[in-house]
This record gives sequence, C-alpha cells and structure tokens, in this order.
Amino acid sequence: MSKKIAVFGMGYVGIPAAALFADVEGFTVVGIQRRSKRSGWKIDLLNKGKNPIGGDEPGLSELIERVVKKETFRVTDDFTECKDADIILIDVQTPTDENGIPHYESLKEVCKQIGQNMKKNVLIVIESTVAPGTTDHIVKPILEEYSGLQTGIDFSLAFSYERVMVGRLLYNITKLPRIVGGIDEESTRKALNLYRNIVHAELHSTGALTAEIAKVVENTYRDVNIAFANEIALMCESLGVDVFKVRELVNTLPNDPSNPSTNPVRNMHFPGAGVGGHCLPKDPWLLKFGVDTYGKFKVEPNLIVTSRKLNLFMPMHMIDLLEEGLNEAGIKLIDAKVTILGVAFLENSDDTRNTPSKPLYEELKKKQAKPVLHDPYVREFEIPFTKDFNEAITDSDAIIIVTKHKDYFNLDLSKIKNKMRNPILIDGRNIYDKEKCEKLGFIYKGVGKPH
Ligand code: SAJ
Repeated sequence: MSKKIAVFGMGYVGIPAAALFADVEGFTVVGIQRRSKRSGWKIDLLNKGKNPIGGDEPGLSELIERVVKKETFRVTDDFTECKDADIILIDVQTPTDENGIPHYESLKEVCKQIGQNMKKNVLIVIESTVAPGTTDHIVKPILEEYSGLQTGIDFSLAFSYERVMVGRLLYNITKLPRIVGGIDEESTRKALNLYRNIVHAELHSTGALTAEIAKVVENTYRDVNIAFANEIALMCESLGVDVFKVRELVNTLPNDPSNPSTNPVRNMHFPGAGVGGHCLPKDPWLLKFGVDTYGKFKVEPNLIVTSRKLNLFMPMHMIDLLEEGLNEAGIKLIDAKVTILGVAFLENSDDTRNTPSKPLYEELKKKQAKPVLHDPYVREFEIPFTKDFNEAITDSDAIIIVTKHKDYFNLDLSKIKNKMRNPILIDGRNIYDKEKCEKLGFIYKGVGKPH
C-alpha cells in the first residue's frame, strides 16, 4: 500500500530528501514550499523535473527528472496537502540573528499548518537543525494545540538531523551514518524504519533531545577546530613558518593502534579566510540558546564563543595581509581596485549563505577601496559581482582568494600579472606557493604563511 510523504521546505535538505524517498517503491512524495520571492520559483522548476540547486551536485538532476517523470514527486504551495500524509518531514530554515538568537517564524508557521491538517498516527520528523529542547518545548506544543491530538498517543514525533554538504547532498544522506531521536520509543522505531529506505549506512537511535544536542555539537566541534587552526596560523605568521607544513606534521601523529577509541587521531583542520555556510556560523549559538533557555543551570561557553569570534575575524585578517602587501608596493588602500575571488562560502558551489566574502567586501568599502567580487558558480547575490574573470582582474591592485573553487587552481599567473595594475596576491585558501608567486613577480601574502 503506497505511503504519502509531505516534505515542508524545498531547500538544500528538503529537495534531496524528498527526491530520494520518491525513488523508493511504495512512496509518493509532495514537496510543500511557500511561494515566496526567495524560493517560490523552485515550485514550477521542480514540477518540470528540473533541479533548482546550482553548482556540482552529482546525481541530483537525474534523480529529480526520474521521480517527476514517474509521478512519485511533485511540489505545491498548498500546505493542506499534508492532511492525508502518513509521514511529514520538516526541512525549513532555522536562522539565528546577529545576537545568536534563533528565529523560528517558519518553523512555528509550518507546525501550525501541520497541526491544522495532520491525520492521526502520522509520523512527523524534524530534519532542520534546532536549538536543543526545541522539539519538546516548541514543536510538540504547537502540533498538539492545533491538532487537538497527543504526541506519542495519536501521532509520533522525532528529530533526525541531516549531514548534508553542498556538492555531495545525495552522498551525505545515503552513505553517512544517521542519528534518529524520537520523542518516545515508538516514534524512534517508526523513524528508524523510515530512514532504512534511503540510508545505506548505520542508523543510531537515541532520544530527541540527545539528537538535537549531537547535531549542534557536531558543527560546533568543527567550528572550534577550525578556530584552533586559524589561531595557530596567526602564530605561525608571527614566527615566520608555513602553518600548512606544521599541520601536515601534527597530523602524522598516529592513532594508538593498540587502543584507537581512547586515542582519537590528530586532525588539525585548515586555517583560512573565514567560515561560512548555514551551519557552522549558526549552530554554536543554537547550542548556547538551548542551554540558556532549557538548561537547569547557566554555563558560559567561553571556548565556543571565543572560537566563533576568531573565525568571524579571519576575513578582517585578509585585509591586514592586503594592507601589508599594498604598503610593500607603496600603494594606498583608498581607491585601490581589490579583486575578491569567490562569493560562495564553499568550493564549487553556488551557496552564499554567511559567506566570508560579504564582511570582507563591506569592510573594504568602508576603507574606501574599490572591491570587486567574482564567482563562476553563484547566480544571485545581494552585492553586485561578476562572472567575467578578465573584467575582475584587469587593472586590479590586488587579488584576494576567499573560496577554494577549482576554477582558481591553475590560473595563468604571468598572464594575470600583465593585466593587473599591481601584482599582489592574498591567498586565503593555501592554493598557491609563495616562492613560485614571488618568482613570477607577485607580492604574495597567505593565511598562515611567513610574511
Ligand atoms: N572551513 C575551514 N577550514 C576547514 C573546514 C572548513 O575554514 O578545515 C570553512 C569552509 O571554507 C566553509 C566553512 O568552514 O567556509 C564550512 O565548511 P564545511 O566544510 O563545514 O561545510 P558545511 O558547513 O556545508 O558542512 C557542515 C558539515 N559539518 C561537519 O562536518 C561537522 C556537514 O557535515 C553538515 O551537514 C553541515 O555543516 C550542516 O548542514 O550542518
């Protein structure tokens, strides 16, 4: 007997999840997306079997085309379509503001819509990242208030977070272990059964709160590790040593083969021009918000907050390196044409969420420089940018590499040098070799490189 799945939120998480389930025998999937200015256009595109997600996403376009053709996947803005759904996935945005406070307008609105329409015995799964305590204290009460039904008795509720990354959305959903946390054991059991259909890796079951914490800790752990690498990079710059050599040597320390679990491997992360995306800049604040709001006692997350601030500082450090390069060339920053390579926050993607290029661009503007943004993948951005590389670097006084797009790997630096006004290269992603660049006549400065 065919089961109906309704997926709220056609974004980087909702679209691949919906398409994967729609490709499983016995499921029909309806995507529910507000016809908003920002995302409404995706509805018609998806219903034509087209993939609205740009950049390289292996297998996603073919999958969407296939499930739309076999009519197991369609998209609508009519949220009452969830009234006969057996399973409902919540994949809406859960942003935080500049003070790290989560804004759950979309989440609350969708929970109200689901509550007003859901049927008994439905399984509801939150996949969006939320502050610990949100499933129990925000989602559950709204669903019960608007449905008049009781969680765990009339319907099931679980939290099971995504581990998607742009550039490998399908791989990360199907091949990475998944954590499933129910509001009760029956909810966990039902959710495990659901994900067995698309996850070809280990499923780990736990409670909803533990799963919520695991998600934000997973990203906070990465953010703190990146901050550590960035701090070491600044120290190496001061000592005049290449941090990437240091990192390489540090990561040679082997795991303790006799007792691997007690001695985790060394995995110093990569320092760089900044930390962007929808997850790492936000999840540490969601973790803090959860403890501040639902915790039994106050905990001041000094390490986590300091790390976040250090990662926010890195785009500004790019300007320090730039000003040093310009000084060496005897050029003022005022009116200097500065080419910023990369608008996306992650390589080979079109995803600009919380990109480090934005604060870098804005600070350069404030300093009366003339920054120009370039990106080969991005389609739209709140700040004007160009896809024309030649236009971006012609008569430029300096190039700053922010995103590790493969397009920036084997640039013909001699040719570029002849087109620039001043050959200055600021490398925020360790793409180029300092000595080679200097031999070509560039002033080269890099994060974590000797000055
Ligand atoms: N970055 C560094 N140094 C590093 C790694 C990353 O500066 O060593 C920067 C990147 O350039 C980028 C930012 O950090 O600007 C985030 O990069 P990312 O590779 O973490 O990409 P995300 O944010 O798309 O993916 C993360 C992943 N989380 C973890 O690995 C713990 C992914 O698994 C999650 O699914 C995703 O967040 C999410 O959606 O939560």
